[in-house]
This record gives sequence, structure tokens and C-alpha cells, in this order.
Amino acid sequence: MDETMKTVVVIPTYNEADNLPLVTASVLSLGIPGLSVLVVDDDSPDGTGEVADKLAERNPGKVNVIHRTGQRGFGKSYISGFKWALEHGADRIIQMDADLSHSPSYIPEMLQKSMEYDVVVGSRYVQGGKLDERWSPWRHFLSWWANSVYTRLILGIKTKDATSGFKCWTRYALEAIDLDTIKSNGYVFQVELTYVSEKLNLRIIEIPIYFEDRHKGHSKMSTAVKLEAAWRVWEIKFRHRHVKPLQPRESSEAQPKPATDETSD
Ligand SMILES: Nc1nc2c(ncn2[C@@H]2O[C@H](COP(=O)(O)OP(=O)(O)OP(=O)(O)O)[C@@H](O)[C@H]2O)c(=O)[nH]1
Ligand SMILES: [Mg+2]
Repeated sequence: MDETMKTVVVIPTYNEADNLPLVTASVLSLGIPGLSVLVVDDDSPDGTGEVADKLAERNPGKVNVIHRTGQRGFGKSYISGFKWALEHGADRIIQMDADLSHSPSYIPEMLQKSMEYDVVVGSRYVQGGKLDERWSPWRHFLSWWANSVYTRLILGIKTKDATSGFKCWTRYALEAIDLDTIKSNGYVFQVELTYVSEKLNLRIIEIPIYFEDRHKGHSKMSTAVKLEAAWRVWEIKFRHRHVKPLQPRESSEAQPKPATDETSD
């Protein structure tokens, strides 16, 4: 892997004060050169924002924080984080949850695969992927419904884990997506990004992951937000109706381009 490659790991948080130090330490302990964490906190009432600031102070240049105010939003947080990462010269952008459901141990493999693929998806639904045994039948049903019925049948998505929130993007991929057109906020946000990625003909690969339930804190996704998918499906299809496949390119174009901006504030 290219030693000069710049990677930003975007972690959205809402009330993750207990989890954030653990996930951040775990990501940084991988010791990957050029990698930094970007926390996007939505003014968490439990003080996650201050915890993030302390982590940033202790790890200058390695941890950065965006404090969002106003209406909170999962999708909006990711979009802000992605834009920040692109503006700060990231070659690779990883997205993951703060609650350790996404094990940082998969990051090296994701980065390795990103040398050949535009999008690497940490997947629960490819061979070798696994869900936490403690999942309730209701959560199983929701996930199955979202991935099988909703995405495959209506949107024709081929990616097996279309709602995965654990992904590695190349700069090329995120620049190809018009981020301002991504409007969803719940799990559908992941579906919308996957849908547009497939329409653009980006090279996508799924690697199996074990998805472990959170140990600390509580779920922030209300059932209403989770079910946003149900009525947003047609909207997504309509919104991205004009997205056309990108022009074919030489394989070397998936390689990192030199960073355009070296600042790491
Ligand atoms: N910035 C921001 N982050 C959010 C928001 N809602 C959820 N998150 C974060 O997004 C990630 C995924 O949310 P979770 O609450 O874990 O959702 P989930 O995995 O479906 O639910 P759990 O069963 O609790 O794990 C976590 O890091 C949350 O802190 C939000 O409105 N704003
Ligand atoms: Mg979670």
C-alpha cells in the first residue's frame, strides 16, 4: 500500500461518550500511516462533543471534530464529514459507527482492497459475514426486508448488504457522487449511496464482517427513522433517475491521487 496515502475515518456520533474513546483508540492503534479520525458530533446531550475535543487535543492531527448544531441528522453528518475529508485531501474515506459494531480490525483489508475497488463494503450478507446472535427476530426481519425486498426488488441493487454503514470509499468514488443530492437520513442513507454508486458503475466489492451489537449506550435510530426506507424508495429512484454510468477508465485511476491540500487541522 502507498505509504503517502491519506485516509480519513468518519465517525458520526450522537450520545456515544462511552464508546468514542474506545473506537478512536482502536482505530489509531492500527498504526496506519496517514490515517486520521474525523468525529461528526450532533451536539450530543451526553457530552460526546467534549469527549471528542479532548481526544483531538491529545492526538493532534490524528483526531478532528466537526460540531454540528441545529437539526440533527445521520445522513447530513456523513455528508459534512465526507466533504471535510475531500477538502482536506483524503485519498480514502472510511465510514463507520462509533459503537464498535464495526470492528476497526477490518480497516487494513478494506484499504488493501481499495487499491482495486472504488467502494469496499463491510458486509454481513456475503459468505463468511455474520450478525450478532443477540439480534431480535424483529431486527432480523427489518434488515432482511431492507436488503432483500426494498433494495433488490424495487431499486435493483446488487450489493448484498446495501444498508451497511461500514465502507471504504476512494476519493474518485466520492467525487463522482453528487453529495448534495443525497437526502436520506436513516438506514436509507446507506441504500441511497449504494444505489447511486451502482448506477455510476463504480467498482464495488463486499468483504465479510462480523457485526457485533453495541455493548454501551443506546440506539439512536427510532423505528420511524429506520422505516423511513418504506416510503422513500420511490423518491430515491426518481431523484437519481438521470445518473449515468461513468466513462470507462484505466485501472490506474483507482490509485490514490496526490493529496491536493496538506493541512490536517
Ligand atoms: N452525528 C450523528 N450521528 C448519529 C445520529 N444518529 C445515530 N448516529 C450515530 O450513527 C451510528 C449508528 O447509529 P446506531 O444508534 O448505532 O444505530 P444502530 O446500529 O441501528 O443501533 P444500535 O442497535 O444501537 O447499534 C452511531 O455511531 C451513532 O452514534 C445523528 O442523528 N447524528
Ligand atoms: Mg449501532
